Amino acid sequence: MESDPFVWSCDSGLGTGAIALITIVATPSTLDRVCTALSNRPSPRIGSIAHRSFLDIDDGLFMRASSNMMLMAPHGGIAVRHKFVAALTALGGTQSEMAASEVELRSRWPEANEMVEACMLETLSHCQGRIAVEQLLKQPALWRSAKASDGLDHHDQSLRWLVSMPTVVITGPANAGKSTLINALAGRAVSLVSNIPGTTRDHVGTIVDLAGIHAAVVDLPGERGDADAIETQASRIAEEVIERAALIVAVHAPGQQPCRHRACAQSTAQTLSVQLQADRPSVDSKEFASDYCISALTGAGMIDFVTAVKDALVPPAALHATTPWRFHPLLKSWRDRQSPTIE
Ligand SMILES: Nc1nc2c(ncn2[C@@H]2O[C@H](COP(=O)(O)OP(=O)(O)OP(=O)(O)O)[C@@H](O)[C@H]2O)c(=O)[nH]1
Ligand SMILES: [Mg+2]
Repeated sequence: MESDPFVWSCDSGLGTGAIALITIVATPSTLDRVCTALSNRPSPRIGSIAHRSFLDIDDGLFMRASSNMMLMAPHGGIAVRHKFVAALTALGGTQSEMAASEVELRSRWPEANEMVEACMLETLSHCQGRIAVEQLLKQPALWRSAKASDGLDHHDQSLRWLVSMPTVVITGPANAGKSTLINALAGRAVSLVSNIPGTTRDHVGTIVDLAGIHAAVVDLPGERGDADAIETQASRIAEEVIERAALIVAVHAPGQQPCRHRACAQSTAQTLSVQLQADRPSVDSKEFASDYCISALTGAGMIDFVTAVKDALVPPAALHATTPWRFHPLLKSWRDRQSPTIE
Protein backbone atom coordinates (compact mmCIF):
# COMPACT_ATOMS: atom_id res chain seq x y z
CA MET A 1 0.00 0.00 0.00
CA GLU A 2 3.05 2.30 0.58
CA SER A 3 3.41 3.54 -2.97
CA ASP A 4 3.87 6.75 -4.84
CA PRO A 5 5.83 8.99 -2.42
CA PHE A 6 4.78 12.64 -2.08
CA VAL A 7 5.98 15.87 -0.49
CA TRP A 8 4.31 18.02 2.09
CA SER A 9 5.18 21.29 3.75
CA CYS A 10 3.93 23.08 6.83
CA ASP A 11 3.44 26.66 5.68
CA SER A 12 2.41 27.87 9.12
CA GLY A 13 5.78 26.72 10.49
CA LEU A 14 6.23 23.89 12.96
CA GLY A 15 5.75 26.00 16.09
CA THR A 16 2.41 25.88 17.88
CA GLY A 17 -0.42 28.07 16.61
CA ALA A 18 -4.21 28.14 16.48
CA ILE A 19 -4.24 26.40 13.11
CA ALA A 20 -1.53 24.57 11.19
CA LEU A 21 -1.50 24.92 7.40
CA ILE A 22 -0.17 21.79 5.75
CA THR A 23 0.17 21.48 1.98
CA ILE A 24 0.50 18.20 0.12
CA VAL A 25 1.78 18.10 -3.44
CA ALA A 26 1.19 14.77 -5.18
CA THR A 27 -0.49 13.11 -8.12
CA PRO A 28 -4.32 13.14 -8.00
CA SER A 29 -4.46 9.43 -7.12
CA THR A 30 -1.96 9.89 -4.29
CA LEU A 31 -3.94 12.86 -2.98
CA ASP A 32 -7.01 10.59 -2.88
CA ARG A 33 -5.02 7.83 -1.18
CA VAL A 34 -3.66 10.16 1.52
CA CYS A 35 -6.98 11.87 2.02
CA THR A 36 -8.81 8.57 2.39
CA ALA A 37 -6.24 7.33 4.92
CA LEU A 38 -6.61 10.51 6.96
CA SER A 39 -10.35 11.13 6.75
CA ASN A 40 -11.95 7.98 5.26
CA ARG A 41 -12.93 9.93 2.15
CA PRO A 42 -11.11 10.88 -1.04
CA SER A 43 -9.83 14.37 -1.75
CA PRO A 44 -12.40 17.17 -2.33
CA ARG A 45 -13.03 18.20 -5.94
CA ILE A 46 -10.62 20.75 -7.45
CA GLY A 47 -11.55 24.22 -6.22
CA SER A 48 -13.71 23.01 -3.32
CA ILE A 49 -13.32 22.97 0.45
CA ALA A 50 -14.55 20.18 2.70
CA HIS A 51 -14.92 20.02 6.46
CA ARG A 52 -13.52 16.65 7.58
CA SER A 53 -12.90 14.69 10.73
CA PHE A 54 -9.50 13.06 10.60
CA LEU A 55 -7.34 10.54 12.48
CA ASP A 56 -10.01 10.27 15.20
CA ILE A 57 -8.44 13.28 16.89
CA ASP A 58 -9.60 16.50 15.24
CA ASP A 59 -11.59 18.10 12.47
CA GLY A 60 -10.69 20.89 10.05
CA LEU A 61 -10.75 22.07 6.46
CA PHE A 62 -9.36 20.19 3.45
CA MET A 63 -8.94 22.48 0.43
CA ARG A 64 -8.19 21.20 -3.04
CA ALA A 65 -6.23 24.00 -4.72
CA SER A 66 -5.35 22.23 -7.98
CA SER A 67 -5.12 18.76 -9.49
CA ASN A 68 -1.92 18.06 -7.55
CA MET A 69 -2.17 20.29 -4.49
CA MET A 70 -4.26 20.05 -1.33
CA LEU A 71 -4.14 22.26 1.74
CA MET A 72 -5.24 21.01 5.13
CA ALA A 73 -5.89 23.12 8.18
CA PRO A 74 -5.88 20.98 11.35
CA HIS A 75 -5.61 22.39 14.86
CA GLY A 76 -2.12 23.81 15.44
CA GLY A 77 -1.58 22.25 18.87
CA ILE A 78 1.39 19.92 19.45
CA ALA A 79 -0.58 16.66 19.84
CA VAL A 80 -2.60 17.09 16.65
CA ARG A 81 0.40 18.20 14.63
CA HIS A 82 2.54 15.30 15.82
CA LYS A 83 -0.16 12.81 14.93
CA PHE A 84 -0.67 14.46 11.56
CA VAL A 85 3.05 14.52 10.72
CA ALA A 86 3.45 10.87 11.82
CA ALA A 87 0.52 9.85 9.61
CA LEU A 88 1.91 11.70 6.58
CA THR A 89 5.33 10.10 7.09
CA ALA A 90 3.78 6.62 7.43
CA LEU A 91 1.89 7.20 4.18
CA GLY A 92 5.14 7.88 2.28
CA GLY A 93 5.32 11.67 2.64
CA THR A 94 8.55 13.66 2.88
CA GLN A 95 8.61 17.10 4.42
CA SER A 96 9.89 19.70 1.99
CA GLU A 97 12.19 22.55 2.95
CA MET A 98 10.59 24.58 0.20
CA ALA A 99 7.46 26.72 0.37
CA ALA A 100 4.37 24.99 -1.02
CA SER A 101 4.33 27.20 -4.13
CA GLU A 102 7.89 26.08 -4.91
CA VAL A 103 7.03 22.44 -4.34
CA GLU A 104 4.09 22.75 -6.71
CA LEU A 105 6.21 24.45 -9.36
CA ARG A 106 8.86 21.72 -9.13
CA SER A 107 6.17 19.05 -9.38
CA ARG A 108 4.90 20.66 -12.61
CA TRP A 109 8.42 20.56 -14.11
CA PRO A 110 9.98 17.31 -12.84
CA GLU A 111 12.63 17.48 -15.58
CA ALA A 112 14.09 20.64 -13.99
CA ASN A 113 17.27 20.08 -11.95
CA GLU A 114 16.83 23.17 -9.81
CA MET A 115 14.37 25.95 -8.97
CA VAL A 116 15.65 28.36 -11.56
CA GLU A 117 15.21 25.74 -14.29
CA ALA A 118 11.63 25.05 -13.18
CA CYS A 119 10.93 28.80 -13.21
CA MET A 120 12.50 29.03 -16.66
CA LEU A 121 10.39 26.17 -18.08
CA GLU A 122 7.24 27.64 -16.56
CA THR A 123 7.96 31.10 -18.01
CA LEU A 124 8.94 29.69 -21.42
CA SER A 125 5.56 27.96 -21.56
CA HIS A 126 3.69 31.26 -21.71
CA CYS A 127 6.10 33.91 -23.01
CA GLN A 128 6.47 34.83 -26.66
CA GLY A 129 9.22 36.20 -28.86
CA ARG A 130 12.73 35.16 -29.87
CA ILE A 131 14.50 37.55 -27.48
CA ALA A 132 12.47 36.39 -24.46
CA VAL A 133 13.35 32.78 -25.21
CA GLU A 134 17.06 33.58 -25.67
CA GLN A 135 17.19 35.55 -22.41
CA LEU A 136 15.37 32.87 -20.43
CA LEU A 137 17.61 30.07 -21.72
CA LYS A 138 20.67 32.02 -20.43
CA GLN A 139 19.29 32.40 -16.90
CA PRO A 140 20.11 29.04 -15.21
CA ALA A 141 23.83 29.53 -15.97
CA LEU A 142 23.73 33.19 -14.85
CA TRP A 143 21.97 32.28 -11.59
CA ARG A 144 24.46 29.46 -10.94
CA SER A 145 27.47 31.72 -11.36
CA ALA A 146 25.94 34.72 -9.58
CA LYS A 147 27.67 36.02 -6.49
CA ALA A 148 25.67 36.85 -3.38
CA SER A 149 26.59 40.52 -3.87
CA ASP A 150 24.99 40.65 -7.33
CA GLY A 151 21.92 42.88 -7.26
CA LEU A 152 18.68 41.11 -8.01
CA ASP A 153 16.40 43.95 -9.00
CA HIS A 154 18.69 45.52 -11.54
CA HIS A 155 17.08 44.15 -14.73
CA ASP A 156 13.62 43.28 -13.47
CA GLN A 157 12.09 46.50 -14.73
CA SER A 158 14.10 46.73 -17.96
CA LEU A 159 13.27 43.17 -19.02
CA ARG A 160 9.68 42.99 -17.77
CA TRP A 161 8.15 43.30 -21.25
CA LEU A 162 9.81 40.07 -22.29
CA VAL A 163 7.55 38.05 -19.97
CA SER A 164 4.49 40.28 -19.83
CA MET A 165 3.26 41.43 -23.22
CA PRO A 166 3.53 45.21 -23.68
CA THR A 167 0.89 47.37 -25.40
CA VAL A 168 2.16 49.82 -28.01
CA VAL A 169 -0.43 52.41 -29.11
CA ILE A 170 -0.39 54.32 -32.38
CA THR A 171 -2.13 57.67 -31.95
CA GLY A 172 -2.41 60.84 -34.01
CA PRO A 173 -4.70 62.91 -36.23
CA ALA A 174 -7.20 61.38 -38.67
CA ASN A 175 -5.75 60.34 -42.02
CA ALA A 176 -2.15 60.36 -40.71
CA GLY A 177 -1.63 56.77 -41.85
CA LYS A 178 -2.01 54.94 -38.52
CA SER A 179 -3.93 52.01 -39.97
CA THR A 180 -1.46 51.75 -42.85
CA LEU A 181 1.32 51.58 -40.26
CA ILE A 182 -0.25 48.80 -38.16
CA ASN A 183 -0.92 46.79 -41.33
CA ALA A 184 2.72 47.18 -42.39
CA LEU A 185 3.94 46.12 -38.93
CA ALA A 186 1.63 43.09 -38.88
CA GLY A 187 2.34 42.18 -42.50
CA ARG A 188 -1.40 41.81 -43.17
CA ALA A 189 -4.58 43.88 -43.33
CA VAL A 190 -5.62 44.30 -39.70
CA SER A 191 -7.23 47.73 -39.95
CA LEU A 192 -9.22 49.42 -42.73
CA VAL A 193 -7.35 52.05 -44.73
CA SER A 194 -9.01 54.88 -46.69
CA ASN A 195 -8.54 58.55 -47.40
CA ILE A 196 -11.78 59.36 -45.57
CA PRO A 197 -10.87 60.92 -42.20
CA GLY A 198 -12.38 58.93 -39.33
CA THR A 199 -12.12 55.54 -41.07
CA THR A 200 -10.99 53.82 -37.87
CA ARG A 201 -13.87 54.36 -35.45
CA ASP A 202 -12.76 51.97 -32.70
CA HIS A 203 -9.37 50.69 -31.64
CA VAL A 204 -7.94 47.72 -33.55
CA GLY A 205 -5.13 45.60 -32.16
CA THR A 206 -2.94 42.68 -33.07
CA ILE A 207 0.18 40.95 -31.78
CA VAL A 208 3.27 41.94 -33.72
CA ASP A 209 6.83 40.60 -33.66
CA LEU A 210 8.93 43.76 -33.30
CA ALA A 211 12.48 42.64 -34.13
CA GLY A 212 12.18 39.68 -31.72
CA ILE A 213 9.91 41.18 -29.05
CA HIS A 214 6.20 40.45 -29.18
CA ALA A 215 3.86 43.36 -28.45
CA ALA A 216 0.14 44.08 -28.69
CA VAL A 217 0.05 46.97 -31.17
CA VAL A 218 -3.15 49.03 -31.11
CA ASP A 219 -4.33 51.40 -33.86
CA LEU A 220 -6.45 54.11 -32.25
CA PRO A 221 -9.16 56.15 -33.99
CA GLY A 222 -7.80 59.42 -35.41
CA GLU A 223 -8.52 62.60 -33.53
CA ARG A 224 -10.93 64.95 -35.28
CA GLY A 225 -12.52 68.20 -34.21
CA ASP A 226 -16.00 67.18 -35.49
CA ALA A 227 -16.24 63.73 -33.87
CA ASP A 228 -19.78 62.31 -33.54
CA ALA A 229 -21.18 60.59 -30.44
CA ILE A 230 -19.79 57.15 -31.36
CA GLU A 231 -16.33 58.58 -32.05
CA THR A 232 -16.40 60.46 -28.75
CA GLN A 233 -17.18 57.19 -26.96
CA ALA A 234 -14.42 55.41 -28.90
CA SER A 235 -12.07 58.22 -27.93
CA ARG A 236 -12.82 57.59 -24.24
CA ILE A 237 -11.99 53.89 -24.70
CA ALA A 238 -8.83 54.93 -26.54
CA GLU A 239 -7.78 56.94 -23.49
CA GLU A 240 -8.07 53.82 -21.35
CA VAL A 241 -5.89 51.91 -23.83
CA ILE A 242 -3.31 54.71 -23.67
CA GLU A 243 -3.28 54.52 -19.88
CA ARG A 244 -2.23 50.85 -20.12
CA ALA A 245 0.35 51.45 -22.85
CA ALA A 246 4.02 50.64 -22.38
CA LEU A 247 4.94 52.83 -25.35
CA ILE A 248 3.12 55.57 -27.27
CA VAL A 249 3.85 56.06 -30.97
CA ALA A 250 2.56 59.57 -31.72
CA VAL A 251 2.27 60.00 -35.48
CA HIS A 252 1.38 62.71 -37.97
CA ALA A 253 1.51 63.10 -41.77
CA PRO A 254 3.46 65.84 -43.54
CA GLY A 255 1.76 69.17 -42.98
CA GLN A 256 -0.43 67.81 -40.17
CA GLN A 257 -0.16 69.14 -36.70
CA PRO A 258 0.80 66.32 -34.29
CA CYS A 259 -2.01 65.99 -31.79
CA ARG A 260 -2.47 63.57 -28.99
CA HIS A 261 -5.15 62.28 -26.70
CA ARG A 262 -5.27 63.98 -23.34
CA ALA A 263 -4.22 60.66 -21.78
CA CYS A 264 -0.86 60.87 -23.63
CA ALA A 265 0.12 63.97 -21.67
CA GLN A 266 -0.67 62.21 -18.38
CA SER A 267 0.97 58.93 -19.31
CA THR A 268 4.38 58.04 -17.91
CA ALA A 269 5.04 55.72 -20.88
CA GLN A 270 7.85 56.55 -23.24
CA THR A 271 6.77 58.32 -26.47
CA LEU A 272 8.25 58.10 -29.96
CA SER A 273 7.14 60.84 -32.33
CA VAL A 274 6.94 59.73 -35.94
CA GLN A 275 6.20 61.51 -39.19
CA LEU A 276 4.45 59.12 -41.60
CA GLN A 277 4.01 59.21 -45.40
CA ALA A 278 7.66 60.23 -45.88
CA ASP A 279 7.37 59.21 -49.56
CA ARG A 280 4.99 62.11 -50.21
CA PRO A 281 6.75 65.32 -51.23
CA SER A 282 5.64 68.11 -48.93
CA VAL A 283 6.97 71.56 -48.20
CA ASP A 284 5.67 71.18 -44.67
CA SER A 285 7.42 67.90 -43.95
CA LYS A 286 10.09 69.49 -41.75
CA GLU A 287 7.65 71.75 -39.99
CA PHE A 288 7.05 69.54 -36.94
CA ALA A 289 10.01 67.81 -35.35
CA SER A 290 9.80 64.03 -35.01
CA ASP A 291 12.12 61.25 -33.85
CA TYR A 292 11.53 59.21 -37.05
CA CYS A 293 10.37 59.95 -40.58
CA ILE A 294 9.04 56.81 -42.29
CA SER A 295 6.76 55.53 -45.04
CA ALA A 296 4.66 52.50 -44.14
CA LEU A 297 3.66 52.35 -47.79
CA THR A 298 7.17 52.04 -49.29
CA GLY A 299 8.91 50.67 -46.19
CA ALA A 300 11.40 53.56 -46.04
CA GLY A 301 12.78 53.95 -42.50
CA MET A 302 10.70 51.04 -41.15
CA ILE A 303 13.63 48.89 -40.02
CA ASP A 304 15.16 51.71 -37.94
CA PHE A 305 11.73 52.56 -36.52
CA VAL A 306 10.97 48.97 -35.47
CA THR A 307 14.43 48.69 -33.89
CA ALA A 308 13.76 51.91 -31.98
CA VAL A 309 10.46 50.52 -30.67
CA LYS A 310 12.19 47.31 -29.58
CA ASP A 311 14.99 49.25 -27.83
CA ALA A 312 12.48 51.54 -26.12
CA LEU A 313 10.63 48.51 -24.71
CA VAL A 314 13.74 46.56 -23.68
CA PRO A 315 17.00 48.53 -23.44
CA PRO A 316 19.84 46.72 -25.29
CA ALA A 317 22.16 47.08 -22.25
CA ALA A 318 19.82 44.90 -20.18
CA LEU A 319 19.97 42.16 -22.83
CA HIS A 320 23.76 41.95 -22.47
CA ALA A 321 23.80 41.86 -18.67
CA THR A 322 25.83 39.10 -17.05
CA THR A 323 24.01 39.23 -13.72
CA PRO A 324 20.84 37.18 -13.18
CA TRP A 325 17.36 38.38 -13.97
CA ARG A 326 14.52 37.68 -11.53
CA PHE A 327 12.07 36.73 -14.25
CA HIS A 328 9.75 34.71 -11.97
CA PRO A 329 8.28 35.87 -8.62
CA LEU A 330 9.43 32.71 -6.81
CA LEU A 331 13.09 33.40 -7.60
CA LYS A 332 13.35 36.13 -4.97
CA SER A 333 12.42 33.98 -1.96
CA TRP A 334 14.37 31.04 -3.34
CA ARG A 335 17.52 33.13 -3.76
CA ASP A 336 17.12 34.65 -0.29
CA ARG A 337 17.27 31.18 1.21
CA GLN A 338 20.33 30.26 -0.88
CA SER A 339 22.19 33.41 0.19
CA PRO A 340 20.76 34.78 3.40
CA THR A 341 23.16 37.76 3.30
CA ILE A 342 21.92 39.14 0.00
CA GLU A 343 20.18 42.56 -0.02
N1 LIG B 1 1.68 58.07 -50.01
C1 LIG B 1 1.36 57.52 -48.84
N2 LIG B 1 0.08 57.44 -48.48
C2 LIG B 1 -0.21 56.87 -47.29
C3 LIG B 1 0.77 56.35 -46.43
N3 LIG B 1 0.17 55.86 -45.33
C4 LIG B 1 -1.16 56.08 -45.48
N4 LIG B 1 -1.39 56.67 -46.66
C5 LIG B 1 -2.70 57.08 -47.20
O1 LIG B 1 -3.30 57.99 -46.29
C6 LIG B 1 -4.71 57.76 -46.21
C7 LIG B 1 -5.10 57.51 -44.76
O2 LIG B 1 -4.49 56.31 -44.32
P1 LIG B 1 -5.02 55.53 -43.04
O3 LIG B 1 -3.99 54.49 -42.74
O4 LIG B 1 -6.41 55.09 -43.23
O5 LIG B 1 -4.97 56.70 -41.96
P2 LIG B 1 -5.48 56.69 -40.45
O6 LIG B 1 -4.53 57.51 -39.64
O7 LIG B 1 -5.68 55.30 -39.99
O8 LIG B 1 -6.86 57.44 -40.57
P3 LIG B 1 -8.14 57.38 -39.58
O9 LIG B 1 -8.53 55.97 -39.39
O10 LIG B 1 -9.18 58.15 -40.32
O11 LIG B 1 -7.75 58.06 -38.32
C8 LIG B 1 -4.99 56.56 -47.12
O12 LIG B 1 -5.43 57.05 -48.38
C9 LIG B 1 -3.64 55.88 -47.25
O13 LIG B 1 -3.49 55.17 -48.47
C10 LIG B 1 2.14 56.43 -46.85
O14 LIG B 1 3.07 55.99 -46.17
N5 LIG B 1 2.37 57.02 -48.06
MG1 LIG C 1 -7.33 54.34 -39.35
